[in-house]
Amino acid sequence: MHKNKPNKVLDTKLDAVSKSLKQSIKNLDSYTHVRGESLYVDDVNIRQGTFHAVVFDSPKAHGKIKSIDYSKAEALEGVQRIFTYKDVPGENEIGGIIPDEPLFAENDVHFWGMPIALIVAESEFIARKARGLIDIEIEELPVITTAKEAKAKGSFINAPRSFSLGDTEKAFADCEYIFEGETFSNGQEHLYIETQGAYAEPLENGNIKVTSSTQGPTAVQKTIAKVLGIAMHKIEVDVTRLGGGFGGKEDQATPWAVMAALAAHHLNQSVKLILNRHDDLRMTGKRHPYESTYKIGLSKDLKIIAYQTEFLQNSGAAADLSPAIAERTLFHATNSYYIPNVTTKVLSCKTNLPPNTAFRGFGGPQGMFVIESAIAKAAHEIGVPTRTIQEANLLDENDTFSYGQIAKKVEAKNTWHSAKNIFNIEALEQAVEAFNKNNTSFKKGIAFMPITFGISFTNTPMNHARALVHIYLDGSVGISTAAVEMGQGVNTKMMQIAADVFSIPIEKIKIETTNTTRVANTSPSAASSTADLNGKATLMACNALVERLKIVASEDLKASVKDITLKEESVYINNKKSALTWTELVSKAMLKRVALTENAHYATPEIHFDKTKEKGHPFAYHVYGTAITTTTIDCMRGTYEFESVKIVHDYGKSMSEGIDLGQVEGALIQGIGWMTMEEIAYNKDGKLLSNALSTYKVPDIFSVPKTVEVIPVETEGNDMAILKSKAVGEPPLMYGIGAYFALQNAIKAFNPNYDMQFNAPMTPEKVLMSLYKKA
Ligand code: LUZ
Ligand code: MOS
Repeated sequence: MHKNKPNKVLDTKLDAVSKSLKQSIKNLDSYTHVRGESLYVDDVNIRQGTFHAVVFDSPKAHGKIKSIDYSKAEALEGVQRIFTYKDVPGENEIGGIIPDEPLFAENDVHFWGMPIALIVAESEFIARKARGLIDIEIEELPVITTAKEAKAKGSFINAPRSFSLGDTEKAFADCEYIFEGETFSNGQEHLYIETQGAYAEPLENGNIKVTSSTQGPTAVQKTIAKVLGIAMHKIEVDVTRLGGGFGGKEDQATPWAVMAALAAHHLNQSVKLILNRHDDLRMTGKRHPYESTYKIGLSKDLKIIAYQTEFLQNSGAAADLSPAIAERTLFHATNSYYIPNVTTKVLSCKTNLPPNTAFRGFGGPQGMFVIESAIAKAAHEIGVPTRTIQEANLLDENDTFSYGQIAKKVEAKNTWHSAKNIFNIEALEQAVEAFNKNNTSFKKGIAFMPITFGISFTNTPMNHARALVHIYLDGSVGISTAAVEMGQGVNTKMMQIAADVFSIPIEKIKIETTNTTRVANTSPSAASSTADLNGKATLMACNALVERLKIVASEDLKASVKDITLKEESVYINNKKSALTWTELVSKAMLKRVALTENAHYATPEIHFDKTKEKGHPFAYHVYGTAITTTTIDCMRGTYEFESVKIVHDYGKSMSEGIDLGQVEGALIQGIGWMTMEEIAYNKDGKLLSNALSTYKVPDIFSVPKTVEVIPVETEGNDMAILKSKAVGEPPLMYGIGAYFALQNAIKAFNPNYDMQFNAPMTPEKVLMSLYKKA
């Protein structure tokens, strides 16, 4: 799939692009992954007598609970106990940002799949069987499934947010062209391979240890303490790794861990709760669908002078992370473009769907889809290529974002023009044109997708992390951080940092599980920031240890501290190798009673944001890039494939080209899936129809682009990125938006009457109907 052959054009552009890939380190988890030895929650050795739990959830999307009869279920042999809200000793409340979400429904239900009770039995099989024996009577209430309906009924999560720059109203009066329209982007199922789950084990004195598949161990710990009404120090949360998260386990890993802990607390026995795929699909929230309206105004020379949007976010039945996600939609509403007059508004609409949640990009993709739609619409109406308008408005150095941050070290134009040159855009476009001229039943389309993505949690107080580093007597090293490994390779990066600072082989370093007892009060592994925040903390801790060790070495070798360096497991004086090895140095430090443990705290400097003004400097830096997507559609069937996605991406100075390339490819394809084939469907009653892998299609090896080419732009990186290696987790997902517009262009090539539709995903059915739609 991936191709990175040396490129002639590339070789002549060495100043813009790195010549060869940096020596790549493999993701250290790959060894145990391919051998099937990697440990997940379901692999934890369970205590003898462990109970298994299944969640009983609402079979209606909205209503009052008239009665529930648990008697038959309770009578089933092997059923231990059924827990409801009445068994909660503390607060029956799990809302993270807004306290609006009960752990278990009390008197009413707000979404289909809302947890009502936890059935604990000797086996999962028995618990599942018991679930079928519960009788519930619900008095149904009107169900809202779309954001528009919610808006019409005044059903909101919180107050709207709005960003503005310049004077949009006035600017529209000066525009040569003004276009208005509506867009829709659907939700997206995370489909982590490992479903949600937790294992809770009671310890002595009422303490509980919980193994959880969570991106946010502290959120789990805090919420268990709140629900049980006990102190946080009684709860230890441990995470080895996740089989994927994608944001779906930032907040929504919590309820299952809390339920398992609640049952363990009452029963004084270990309890395991792992959702099966159907339960997971039905009970958990997804990416937020957005219904949006836009108004875009351009000058005669195609400068976007004014832009106005209203985003309706379908938040689901409770806040979850919706307010933060809504905020990030506003931050990315103008994507890679400088627009001097902007007014954006977002309404978090309360509906009767499962609370929608974080998903790679966190509202950013939804915001970018709207501006790209507005530009495509303008281009279509004016009769110019979309890329002409895109190119005319790319962000420049010192431009102001609508939220007040001044753009610095901008690579929007660089990645755009590098992509045009390296991939020879004239030849690509001519080939598409020639193909379309010579073919009637197949058409090709091509589209550019620039991205600009802000790095940091938009909530400034969350931007911190800690690392705890032990050097053991034998010179081996153990590192604990707040980073959760979920396949993104963060553990490998942490190991690289320590190996680099200590100058010892990675075999001497171990990354420990993520554990709230070793590293406390952590932010979730999210916002693409995990390697930056935890890496910086690791770097600080390792550097502090090296400083200490250098003093020991200087005393031992009778040399000045400033002349000492650690290199390849030895001490060097003035770059000359001494006889003192790393291991001996560590032993000597121990004899001198020097501390071989360090704990470091990192908090991103400079960032700030004032919500009363909606202005500030929320991001440590931005990640930039440009993708060119080419598609071919079969005009008889409406099916399509993506020939190539050619990307120039700003990695900064990548620490690991292999891992980062994996992130770009994975995110791109996840983005293409969201835009083209993944179709979440609820019926009017709020029942999830796309409730299995037979009715919800994610990209497989046959639907990924035939070639994905990623060329790194060698930038000087950013000091706030770890070792100048820019965050890579989320930004490339938005390259996938290019797939939507490539399809639009291919449809236009077939059907001259086609009036562009901005209604994602662009499934083959929609493509087919568009091909034959009359104006
Ligand atoms: N999570 C979060 C995120 O809590 N705040 C953010 O800004 C964010 N951004 C991206 C992904 N997850
Ligand atoms: Mo996230 S969407 O958990 O970075």
